[in-house]
Amino acid sequence: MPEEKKVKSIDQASEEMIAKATEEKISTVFDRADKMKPCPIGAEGSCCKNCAMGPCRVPAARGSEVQPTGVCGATAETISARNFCRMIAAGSASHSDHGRRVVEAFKLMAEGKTRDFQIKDEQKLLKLALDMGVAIGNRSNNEIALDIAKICENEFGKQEGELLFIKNAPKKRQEIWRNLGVVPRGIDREVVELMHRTHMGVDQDYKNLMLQGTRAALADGWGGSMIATEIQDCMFGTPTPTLSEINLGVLKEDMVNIIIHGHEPALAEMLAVEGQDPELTKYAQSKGAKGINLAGMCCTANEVMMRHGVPIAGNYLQQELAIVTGAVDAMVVDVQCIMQGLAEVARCFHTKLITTDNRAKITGTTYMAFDEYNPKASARAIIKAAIDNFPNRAPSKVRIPQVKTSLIAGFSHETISYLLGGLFRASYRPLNDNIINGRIRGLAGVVGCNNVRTTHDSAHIVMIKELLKNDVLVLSTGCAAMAAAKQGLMVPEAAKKFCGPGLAEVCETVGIPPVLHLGACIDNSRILVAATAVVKDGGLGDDISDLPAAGAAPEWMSEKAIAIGQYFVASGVYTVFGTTFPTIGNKTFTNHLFKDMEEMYGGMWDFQPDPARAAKLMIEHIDKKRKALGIDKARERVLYDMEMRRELEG
Ligand code: BF8
Repeated sequence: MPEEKKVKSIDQASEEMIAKATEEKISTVFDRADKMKPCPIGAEGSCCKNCAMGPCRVPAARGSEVQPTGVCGATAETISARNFCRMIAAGSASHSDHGRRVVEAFKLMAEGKTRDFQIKDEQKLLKLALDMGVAIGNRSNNEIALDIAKICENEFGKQEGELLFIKNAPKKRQEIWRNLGVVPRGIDREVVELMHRTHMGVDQDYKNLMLQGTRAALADGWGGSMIATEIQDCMFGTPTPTLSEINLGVLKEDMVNIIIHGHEPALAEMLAVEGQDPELTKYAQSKGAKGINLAGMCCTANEVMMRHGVPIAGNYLQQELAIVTGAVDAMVVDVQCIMQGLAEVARCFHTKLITTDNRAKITGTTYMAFDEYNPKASARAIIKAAIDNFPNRAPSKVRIPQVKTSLIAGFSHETISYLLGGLFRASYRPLNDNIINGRIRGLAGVVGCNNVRTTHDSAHIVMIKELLKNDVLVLSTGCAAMAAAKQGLMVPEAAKKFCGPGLAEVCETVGIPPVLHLGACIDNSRILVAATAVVKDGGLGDDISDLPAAGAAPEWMSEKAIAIGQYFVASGVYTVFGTTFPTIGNKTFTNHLFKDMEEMYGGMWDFQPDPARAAKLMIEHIDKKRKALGIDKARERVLYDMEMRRELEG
C-alpha cells in the first residue's frame, strides 16, 4: 500500500499555495485526488477494456489464487501484460514523437528554412557525423547536419535492421538483445507492432508480449529519447554546470511572469533568448512592469535552466500552484504532463493559459501556434501577449511564497567526464577508481515524476538522502531532480552535510554536488550513455548489468516512466518503483518482470512504496554487484532511527 499521507507536500512553498487555494476555494489536483480514489482493479492492472465485450475485471477473489479470465478467455497474465505493454507503447511514443519534432526543427535549420536556430555544439555535431558515417571533409555544418537529420528521420520509419544507437551499448548488452530478438528495427514500427499485438485476439502469451514491450522500450531509450537528446545538444548546446534557482519564490511581483511548461525545448529556447530583448523589456515597462521574468515548469524547466540558467518555478505537482500565486501573467504549454485542471485554475486569476502545439490543445484556452519556420516571431508574439496581460493582474490576489533554493545543473555525460578527467583527458577513470576503492559505493539513478497519491517530493528526498548517507552517488532527471534541488541537494556544499565520508570526499575534491542533475526525462538516455562510458573505462565488468548501480522512480505516475523503467531493466539495471505498481494484480506476470527478467537481462523490476526500504534494496543490489566484481569490503550501512527519519522527512 502507498505510504500513509501526512502532509500534501514536504515543500514549504507548495504547502503555502495549497493553503491559499483552499482559502480561495480553488480546486487543485490535491483536492481532486481526495475526492477521487483510484479504481483498485484498474490500479493493479486487472481490468481489460480492449474490446466492447468488456471491460472485464479479473482480480482474484479474496483469499484465492485463482483469477477469472476475460469473456474472450484472456488470462489475467495476458491482460496484465497487455496493459503494461500499452503503457510502454504510449511512453515510448511520447518521447519518440518529441524526438521526431526536434529532428524536424534540426532539418529546417540545416536546409536554411529557418535562421533562428544554429548549430551550438559543433564538436557534438562532428562526433555524431563520425558515429553515423556522415562525411565531414570541408563541408559546412549545415550540410553535415542535413545528412544527420535525414538519417535520424529514417530511424523513426525504418522497417528492418537495427537502430543505429544500439551499437553504442556495451558489446555484451548488444548480444543479449540480439539473442532475445528484442533489438528495435525502427522506432515507429515497434510502437505500432506493440499496439497491434495488444489488440483483442492477437498476442496471448505474456512472455512473448513482453519481448515486444521491451523492443518498444529500447526504441525509446536507445532510439527516440537518445536522438532527441543528441540533436538538442547539437542545436541548443550541450549543457554545462549552470547556477540558478528553484521554487515558486523565483516569481517576481513587479515583473511580467511567464512560465514555460511542458517538454519540447525549441519554443522554450526562443522564449529564453527573446525574453532578454531590451525592446520587449521596454514594452513590459510601458505596461507598468519592471521587466520580463521567465521561469520553467516540469521538464521544459530542466532544458532551459541547463542551457540558459532560467530559474525553475517547480515540478509536476506545482503547475497549478504556480498560477495560485496570482502572479503568473502567462503559462505557455506544449506537450506532456500538462494538467487540464490548469484551465480552471487559470480562470480564477488573470493568467493566460497559452497552448502552442496543434497536437495538444486545451478547451477554453488561448492557442498561439508555434511556427517552426518562424520560431522567433512565435516567441515574441507569446511574450507580447503575456506583457499585454500584466495590467490585468489583481495585486490583492498576489501572494508569492518567499521560498527558493540555489542549484547547479547541467551534468551531461560529456561534462561529467571533463570534470572528472580534465578537459584534455576527459574520462570516467577517477569515478571508476573511486568505485573500485570503495569511496563511492555505487551509482543510483533516481528519476521520474510526482504523484499526488504520495506526499509531494517526500519519497524522492527520503530515498536520495538514504543513498547519499551510504556513499551512493545519485544521478537525477525530471521532476525527481527538481525535488532534490528544492531541498538543497544540488550544490557542492550538500556533500559534507548529507553524504557518507567516502562520497563526501570525492564530491568535495571534484567540486560537484552529490546529486547530479542530468536534465529532463528525455535525458535519461544520458544515464545510459554515462553507464556505458563507465563500463568502457574498465575495471567494473563488461556490461551495464555488472555495475554497482540501481535505478528508481519513487513517485512515478506517467506512462513514460514505465517505458523508461523497461528500457533501464532491459539495459541491465535493477529498477525499483514506488507509490503503486501496475501489474500487482497478477502474480505470474509480476514475477516475470521481477524475477525472470534478471535471468534474461541482468536487470529487473521491483516495487517498494517505502522509499527508505527501497533505498535499502538498491544498496543491497549495489553490494551484490560489488561482491560479484570482487570489490566488496566490510562497510557498515547507516541505519536510521525514528528521529533521523523524522528529520529527513521534515
Ligand atoms: O517527462 S518526470 S511528471 S514532467 S513524466 Fe512529467 Fe514525470 Fe515530471 Fe517530464 Ni517525466
